[in-house]
Amino acid sequence: MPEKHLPGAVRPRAAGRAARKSAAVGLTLAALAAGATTAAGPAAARPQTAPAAAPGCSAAYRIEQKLSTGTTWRMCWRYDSKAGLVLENVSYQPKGEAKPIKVLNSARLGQIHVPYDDGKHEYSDLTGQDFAQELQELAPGECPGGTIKTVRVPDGDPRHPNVKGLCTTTRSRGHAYRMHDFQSDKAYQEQGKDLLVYTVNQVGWYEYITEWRFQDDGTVHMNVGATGSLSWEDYNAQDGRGWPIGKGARDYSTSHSHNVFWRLDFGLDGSSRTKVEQYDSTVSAPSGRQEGPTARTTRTKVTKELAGDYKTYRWWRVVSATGKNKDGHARSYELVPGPTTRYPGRSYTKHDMYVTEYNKCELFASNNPLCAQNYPKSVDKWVGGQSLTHPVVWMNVGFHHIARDEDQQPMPVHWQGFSIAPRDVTAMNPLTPKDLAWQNGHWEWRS
Ligand SMILES: [Cu+2]
Repeated sequence: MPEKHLPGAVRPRAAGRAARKSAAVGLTLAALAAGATTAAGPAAARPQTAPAAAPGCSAAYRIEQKLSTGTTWRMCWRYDSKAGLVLENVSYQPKGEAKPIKVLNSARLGQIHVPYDDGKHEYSDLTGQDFAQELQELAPGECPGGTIKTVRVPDGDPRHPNVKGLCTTTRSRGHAYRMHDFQSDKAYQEQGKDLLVYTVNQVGWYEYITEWRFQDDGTVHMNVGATGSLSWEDYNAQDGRGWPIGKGARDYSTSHSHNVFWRLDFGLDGSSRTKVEQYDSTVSAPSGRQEGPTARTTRTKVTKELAGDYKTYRWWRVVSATGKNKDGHARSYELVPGPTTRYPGRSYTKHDMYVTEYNKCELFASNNPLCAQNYPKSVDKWVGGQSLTHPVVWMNVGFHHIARDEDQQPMPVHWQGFSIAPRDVTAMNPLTPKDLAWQNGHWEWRS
């Protein structure tokens, strides 16, 4: 193993891929030098008749899915030379809404940072390891019931510029709700349906599944699943920083972290001028004649750029500046954290989330290659007290991977991610059955 890894060094990978690899690297560097950020579209033949609506992209770049429960999700996709899949102009239209409700201008990965516990390797998978170029071809069986779109991969292997690598499909997720109505003795229930959009990108020995899950109730889950193989190079951790995964106490796989960043640019109701709010609750023991403990929830308006940390009873939401639901409440999306292990080793991984004022060159949470040369390279440095008029949300979800025997072979997928959930986007549950539509607010039994 080399003594030193230069920044941007490319991870070794399986034999037989080396030639393709170096060709791709050369192209990437050339593109970088030219300051190019290539967006590429699908190579598939375009359909003869384009379906209606979904502005901003031609039919081949469009994803539009009406789920069987009545909700339609619409978006445009493109493929970035570093971030891979980018979703744009994402809107949600549950059955009771006459028009699509815009949610996001743009949603994409912002970095996958992988430091090894022994300090010998540290990778920036999106900006330094050709994550995007190594888009994997999907077999029909790994996109069950769906469609696999062809992606033109920028700066990829010139012999294979087009990869059948973007799956869109639907899946059932179990109960969306259940309610036994005493008055009618009727049980209402609905099985929820999701739109899934995903790619698989190989990085060294690993493969990352980048999955976007759009639920019929307006919730969106974004997750990265790591699979493939443990790194062959790193079976030598005799320094107490690994886990023995071969016979006896011999082959120690070096522990490491996967710190995944997402970048979300909200465009609620078609406006980028969203507001960010932080909520905290304090719980106090009962006092005086109170029967139980009390809780007080306070709102803090986030008006300037923020480096935020999770705390028990803390959450954030992004609020539309323009749109209200039919109850007259401002539409918003809540940021719902997933399990995370915050990595304290780098300035940009020290916080769970960041809110920065939009700047078109700020696209990767670390090693950002797209701003001017002397411009700071990581998201923490972009939090500089600027007032927010067009906030961009960065979420950092960390996973400390201590390998186990079960990790070979192949390695079972381990997931990390978070969600955004609608808060007052619709006046009621968007899946409310007709019979219950009158039960909004303080209702009484009908006689
Ligand atoms: Cu791992």
